Amino acid sequence: MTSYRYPTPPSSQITSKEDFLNRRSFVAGMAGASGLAAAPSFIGSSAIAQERKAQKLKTTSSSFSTVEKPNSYEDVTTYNNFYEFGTGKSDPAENAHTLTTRPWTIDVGGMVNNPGKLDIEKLLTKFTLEERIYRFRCVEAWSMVIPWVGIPLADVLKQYDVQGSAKYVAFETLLRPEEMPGQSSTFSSLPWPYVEGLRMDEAMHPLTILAVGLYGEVLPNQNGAPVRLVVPWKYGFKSIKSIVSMKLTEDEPPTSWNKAGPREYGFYSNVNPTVNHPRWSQATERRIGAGIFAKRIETLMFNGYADQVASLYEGMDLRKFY
Ligand SMILES: Nc1nc2c(c(=O)[nH]1)N[C@H]1C(S)=C(S)[C@@H](COP(=O)(O)O)O[C@H]1N2
Ligand SMILES: [Mo]
Repeated sequence: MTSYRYPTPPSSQITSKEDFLNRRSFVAGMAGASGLAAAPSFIGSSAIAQERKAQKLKTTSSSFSTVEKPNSYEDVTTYNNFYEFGTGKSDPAENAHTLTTRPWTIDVGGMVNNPGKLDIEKLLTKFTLEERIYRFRCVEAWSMVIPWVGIPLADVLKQYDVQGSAKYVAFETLLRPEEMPGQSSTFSSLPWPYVEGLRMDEAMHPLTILAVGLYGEVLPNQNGAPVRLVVPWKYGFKSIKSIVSMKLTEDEPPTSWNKAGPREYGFYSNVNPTVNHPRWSQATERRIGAGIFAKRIETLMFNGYADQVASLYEGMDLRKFY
């Protein structure tokens, strides 16, 4: 029997980031005092500084950006979910450096007239890269504001001439256990490879982007390098990382969290404060970086993007299609 590890309710993780940061400066201090280097498995602030020297991207601004203050680069790159590198929030920042992100192509196939391989270099140079500052709401009831660099998914799919009868897009993450330790962990946390899906109108919506960067630079590995999906009105787990395949399909594609816990995670996964997770409330959220004494924020329908996306779900019972 496979045993899956579910995300834990918010109360159990309130101090995890603070602990992580304290542990970091503690270890850095120790290294300085003893003259030894910090343990190699451990990402110190020098590693973050290195990331900051990453390739700069030329971006244009977007009218879709929120005016809320973005989280710090450190928040966005050290508090992550990327189970291929461990189930803890600091695991991706510590472990994802093992991932090779070049060469990298996405297979685009299924119900398209013009299937092909999309090279990451083409994605970075042949498309307009927009800065999109989006709210990001995780199912575990925390949130951030993230300045992504992305390309509307619709612009990319257009190149492949999607057939009229296609109804969904199925996405797949890289399967490479040699570089992704979580994929060979004895405690199987999720079925691999990680998969996700969108209905066609969701995929073609102008808010849906393929993100190739954040804070004006190429994506750090822990955030899903070199290319990941971002769907700002859905829980974070819909935003699949390190994508290697996009397939147009007639049938609703499987999704990893739904396979792991069908009672807890549906296909749609729209942010909806009136539909609680079976084990915790979705009414409020904790903004990362706001401090442990900050007031929780009320979660907004569709994560605040209702004006743009509510019409996609008209006539659907969102308690049934959660
Ligand atoms: N391949 C893959 N994609 C993934 C995940 C994952 O474990 N593997 N976690 C998801 C979850 S649960 C969340 S909240 C977001 C987190 O994105 P971030 O770390 O960039 O904030 O990535 C999503 N995409
Ligand atoms: Mo998540």
